[in-house]
Amino acid sequence: MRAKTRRYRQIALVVVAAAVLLGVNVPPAVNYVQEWRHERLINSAPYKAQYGHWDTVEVPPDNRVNSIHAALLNDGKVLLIAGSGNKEDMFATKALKSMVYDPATGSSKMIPVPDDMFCGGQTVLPDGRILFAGGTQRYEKLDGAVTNAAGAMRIKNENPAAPRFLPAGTEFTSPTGQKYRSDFDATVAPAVKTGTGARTKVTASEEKVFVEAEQSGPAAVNGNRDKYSISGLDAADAKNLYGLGEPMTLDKQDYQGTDKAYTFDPKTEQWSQVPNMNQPRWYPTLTPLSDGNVLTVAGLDGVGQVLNGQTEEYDPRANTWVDRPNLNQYFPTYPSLFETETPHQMVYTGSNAGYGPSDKGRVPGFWNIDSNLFTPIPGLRDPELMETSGSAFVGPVQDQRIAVVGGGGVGESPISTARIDFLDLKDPAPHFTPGPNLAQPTRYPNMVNMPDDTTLITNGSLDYRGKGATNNHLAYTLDPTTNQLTPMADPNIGRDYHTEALLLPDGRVLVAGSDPLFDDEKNTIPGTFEQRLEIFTPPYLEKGLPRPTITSAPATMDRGQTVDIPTPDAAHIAKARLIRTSTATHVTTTDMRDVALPMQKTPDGVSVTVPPEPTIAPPGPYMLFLVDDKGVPSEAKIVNVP
Ligand SMILES: [Cu+2]
Repeated sequence: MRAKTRRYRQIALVVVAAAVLLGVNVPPAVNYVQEWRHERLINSAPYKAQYGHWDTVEVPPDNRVNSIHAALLNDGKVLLIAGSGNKEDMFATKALKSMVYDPATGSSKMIPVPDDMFCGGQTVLPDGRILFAGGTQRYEKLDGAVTNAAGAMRIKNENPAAPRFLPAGTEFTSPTGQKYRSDFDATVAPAVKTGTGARTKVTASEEKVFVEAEQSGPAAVNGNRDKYSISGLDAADAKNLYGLGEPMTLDKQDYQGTDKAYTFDPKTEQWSQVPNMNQPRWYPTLTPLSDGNVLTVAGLDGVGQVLNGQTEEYDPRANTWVDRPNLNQYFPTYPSLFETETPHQMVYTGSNAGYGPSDKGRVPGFWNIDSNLFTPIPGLRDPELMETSGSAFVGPVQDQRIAVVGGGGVGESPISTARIDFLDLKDPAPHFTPGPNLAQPTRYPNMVNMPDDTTLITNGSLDYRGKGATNNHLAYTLDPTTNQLTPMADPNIGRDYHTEALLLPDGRVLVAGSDPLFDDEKNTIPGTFEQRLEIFTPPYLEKGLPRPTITSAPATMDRGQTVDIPTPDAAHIAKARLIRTSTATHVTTTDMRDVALPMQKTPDGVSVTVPPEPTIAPPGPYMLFLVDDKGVPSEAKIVNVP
């Protein structure tokens, strides 16, 4: 069902009146005339100049993917990642997908995926490669589908001499003789030995693995945290190696994460494996830091439990994962985290998506990733409605203003909010302040920093995963100088869960994905994953105005450096911006930012200065835009800030 906007409704009223006067059968005539009038309206030049225009993009059938993750590459192409794409049959047959789409030519190309990247985390590395970490080891099993009792087994190794490898299928026996087998391989590190002589202390190491009862039915249900013996060990080994079982139940089993990590190189258009993370993660957040590392937090672990604050960083120079054991802040899955202008001072806006109890890790705050100190931020409206909300810096990142948009109750709650709140990080006592409301409560809003400093907010749904056919078909721009929303043209395609939006170097916005639970209002027909893309052309490109051009730009622009940018349009250039090429998944975009460049006119163009602070312009690829005095941006040149 199309949600009707104000404009749409006005047209409908006029058409109904006309049809009544003509004495025709109203409903079919209304539909037909209404659609025709609507099409004519949205394609008219004055309408497009005011509201912009959406174009649906269909790629060839063989190249269609369930877009779960999206990334803008430093060659201007878009990488869409499905993995198994929330389809268990694709997971079973290893039909794992990713696709590169070129918005300049409309061409697309399938890229083989080595592992199930479905619902991992991603970001852009300083050298332009995409880092992808985590994904799906095992699909969820809903309540009715669980036949064999199962749960987490903590394998303990008390032997400091050697690690132990236990292949999938290893048998564990409970004190009452019930037998369970592990689902996956597990390697348990050697125990840790400290002190010497009589003061020697051995601390057992531990590895968690998911086990399932060999026999179906309730007999293997065990609520006790018992010690389990491992089959096939000799007596000495059995003393050192054993299992500590968590409750074995017939309850719903959550998705399980992988510790695998990969990079995608835009030059070769191939995936390469990098070292495994320290933790398996499903629904993690990856946030690029000013020092070039990637902060990695949260997720479901290898047995489907929410990680309890385990934090690590990917260091791209050393190609290693660095454990950060002192950083144990608990977050729900896909938390929205950004580095502030103070190095290593992160801000958690409270936005998140997916999993975690309602009373833990939900409070927004500053998180210092040197000291682990967490300082709550007050004033957020609807603080219990932050799941599936969006968060982003709005306007130039130097202003340090964040908007929190929409969201809903924890889990499958039908409640959602239209709230937009602002957070001014430069305030001496930062707190949220009320902003404008969206036209309706919205989960899964996509947010995109635009070259004219506005933020496009688009799509989403009223109810959880679009239930009740509640995709909203709405778009707005948020102006950070007036704090006002301006309605944009309605997207043709409704999008709820698993949707992404990215600014393109040509100044348009590409939107992908959507994964409704159901396709109908009554929630009876299973949902179809939306594989069409849609591209939004903003009003600034529809006014018929000439576009400023950038004659050339250097491949790299150092922080603090002043660079000459030749352009024939220097007289009309009002501002210069660097917008970082970004990624998106699950309403989580942590790497997007709009950097204002101080600018001066030169005889041949403009000269721009890159801010010196790495927290303002962290290393990585950026789109360099020149924007004229009518708000029309150039096409971007992609430059690298080393
Ligand atoms: Cu997901």
